[in-house]
Amino acid sequence: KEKAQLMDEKAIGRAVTRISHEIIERNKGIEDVVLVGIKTRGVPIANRISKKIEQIEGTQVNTGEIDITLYRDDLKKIDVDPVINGSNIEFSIDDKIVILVDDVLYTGRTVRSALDAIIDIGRPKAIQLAVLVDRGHRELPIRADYVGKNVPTSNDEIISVKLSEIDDEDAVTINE
Ligand code: 3GP
Ligand code: 5GP
Ligand code: MG
Repeated sequence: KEKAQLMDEKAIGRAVTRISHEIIERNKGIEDVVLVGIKTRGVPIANRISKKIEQIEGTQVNTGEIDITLYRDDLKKIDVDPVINGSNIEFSIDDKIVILVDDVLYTGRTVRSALDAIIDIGRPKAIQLAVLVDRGHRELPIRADYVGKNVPTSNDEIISVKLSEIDDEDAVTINE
C-alpha cells in the first residue's frame, strides 16, 4: 500500500533525454529510425523521445503506435497471452530500425506480441526496445536496449507510471 517515489518529472525528463541521445548514438544518426509506442503509456513516451530527437538532430522521426492488450481478469494474473488490438503506423517500416517504446517491461509478453505485429506489417532492418522502467521478472528471452530506470521488484509490487498527457502529473512510484 505504501508508495515510494522512484522518479519525478525531472528524472523522467532526464531519462527521456538520455535515451534519445543513446538512440542517436547507437544508430549513428536517425536516418533509418522510426518509433512505435505501445499503448497506453508507451505512446506519450515515444512522442517525447521523438520530440527530443528532433530537437537534437533537427530532423523529424516517424512515430506510430500499437495497441496490445492482455486477456486477464486481474492485473496480477498475467499468465495469459497479450493480443494485438490494432496499430496506427502510417509509414513504411521496411528496412527501418523500429524502436518499440513502452512504459514498463515485466514478463516480456507484451513486447513479444508487439514484435509479431511489427513483423506482420513489414520487414524492418532491426527492432530495438526502449522502456521507462524495467522491473525484471522476464518469462521470455527479451531485453531492453534503452532503459530509463532498472527497478528490482517482487512479483506483488506494482509500478505506477503517471504521465501528464494522460494523468495529472509525471511520476513513477512503487506500491505493494
Ligand atoms: P498502460 O496501458 O498505460 O501501459 O495494462 C493496463 C494498464 O495497467 C497499464 O497501463 C499499466 O500501467 C497498468 N498496470 C499496472 N500494473 C500492471 C501489471 O502488473 N501488469 C499489467 N499488464 N499492467 C499493469
Ligand atoms: P509484460 O508484458 O512485460 O509482462 O508487461 C508489460 C506491460 O504491462 C507494459 O505495457 C506495462 O504497461 C504493463 N505492466 C506490467 N507490469 C507493470 C507494472 O508494475 N506497472 C505498470 N504501470 N505497468 C506494468
Ligand atoms: Mg504499458
